[in-house]
Amino acid sequence: MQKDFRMNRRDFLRLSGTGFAGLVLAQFPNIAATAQDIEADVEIVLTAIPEQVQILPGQTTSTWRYIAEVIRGDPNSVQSTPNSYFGPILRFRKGQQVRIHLNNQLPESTITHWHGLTVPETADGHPRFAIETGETYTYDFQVINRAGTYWYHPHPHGRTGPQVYAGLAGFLFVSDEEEDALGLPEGDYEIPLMLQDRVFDADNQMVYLPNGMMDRMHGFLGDRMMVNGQADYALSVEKSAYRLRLLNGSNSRVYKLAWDDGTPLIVIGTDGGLLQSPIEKDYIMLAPSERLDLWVDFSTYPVGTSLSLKSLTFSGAEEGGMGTSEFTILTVNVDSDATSTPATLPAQLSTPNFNDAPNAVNAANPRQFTVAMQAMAATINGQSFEMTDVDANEIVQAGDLEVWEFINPPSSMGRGMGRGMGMVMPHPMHIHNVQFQVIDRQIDPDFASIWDTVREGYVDGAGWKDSVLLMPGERVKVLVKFPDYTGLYLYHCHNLEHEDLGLMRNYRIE
Ligand SMILES: [Cu+2]
Repeated sequence: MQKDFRMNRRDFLRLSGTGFAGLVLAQFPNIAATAQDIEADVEIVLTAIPEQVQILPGQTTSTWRYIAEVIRGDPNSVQSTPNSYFGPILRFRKGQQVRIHLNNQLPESTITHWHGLTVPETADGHPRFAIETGETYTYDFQVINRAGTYWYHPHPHGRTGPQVYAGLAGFLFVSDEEEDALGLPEGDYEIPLMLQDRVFDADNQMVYLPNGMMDRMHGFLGDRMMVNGQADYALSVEKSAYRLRLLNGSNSRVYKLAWDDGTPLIVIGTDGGLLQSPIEKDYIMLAPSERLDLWVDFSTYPVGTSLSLKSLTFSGAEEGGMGTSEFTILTVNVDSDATSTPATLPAQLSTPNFNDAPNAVNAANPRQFTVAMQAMAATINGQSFEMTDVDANEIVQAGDLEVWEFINPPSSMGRGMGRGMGMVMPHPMHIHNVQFQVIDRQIDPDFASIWDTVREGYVDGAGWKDSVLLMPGERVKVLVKFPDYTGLYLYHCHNLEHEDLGLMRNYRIE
């Protein structure tokens, strides 16, 4: 049971060593100096550091963690998460000017990306900005995104998979007035849930890529479900309404989420914030880096009820062993009557502002990006990631509305090779610096039976997304409006092993 993540300053200092952030400031006097230049509403020291954490009974586990301290502004901007490798929750308001000093205390270089946020080029965490051990990188940006469930994680080239796996990931919640007005469940009734899978050895240590190169090709899959950095996660709830804010923080695992008693899932939000109105789904596909805001009314269950959130079986990723079995993600125990009046589900959640596809500058001729996994090469349109490389097809104009089409071809091994000979696998595609709308999906006829096991689980068209699941044989069109920030940004597969193998490219906003 881990319901309340709040921790006061004294607890923080006790857990992190006496006055840790103070030590950081003493070590890096330039932090204090730059703080005078631009007025930040919130200023945070975020440190990535190795730490021993009690995760399983017995021996502690070596992890890499983010820890944070607010050095200016609202102290509630950081909610720490004791007894977990799960990073602190950052809470920002739309419109706030934020300054974050990333301090690298890891034994290798790193950089942090604010996933889903629209920020200036130098604040996006591109791998070319990676810093060495002992160095600090300062991010300055205004929070211009609407309220939503965003997150942060490392993004150094070739090492994102192992660093996230070691524990470096956390939520970043943005709130705004539109969301405030809805009276959604908050405090103890708002539950962040980060889903990850892990493998532990006999000494309670996390094992990455136990099957070597095959794991790099298919993506890492664990045999132990972790929620918020804890195993066998159980949530104690009242007979009340709850807002569950889910993030798939797994390296490569795709979940097919459903309640075990068949109750429909009520979706109120996706990657980029609240939907126009709630929708019901029997099951939902949640691919790596996707988020999901769920409304759950536990008042309909008698006290003493235990139910579970499951991942169901699906097709399309069997080569790596994904989707082949059903398992429990977390258990919910309805333990008591409501202690306050439950929130009510609003019929309308946000203002409609959707789908202007006919007005896209390339509506008749979308940019196409074909994804391929070959032995030792992961490519988009035949090219792997190079640090600053941008193709002619990867340059866009600030403010333009465009259609991008991602293609996971019937055979990703190359022309003429049939199904079963290529590497048939899902690719969750993510574009930095934007929120888009999924406007169309097509499936190759040979893959229709695979598709039938997942297609009803897409939350498309109803909300804003920055990541989209691309199943084998599938083509997905997204509608993107590029922001006014110019510069070099990334788009890539968020299967972190694929990303580290180079299934990533730059695009440039001019
Ligand atoms: Cu991929």
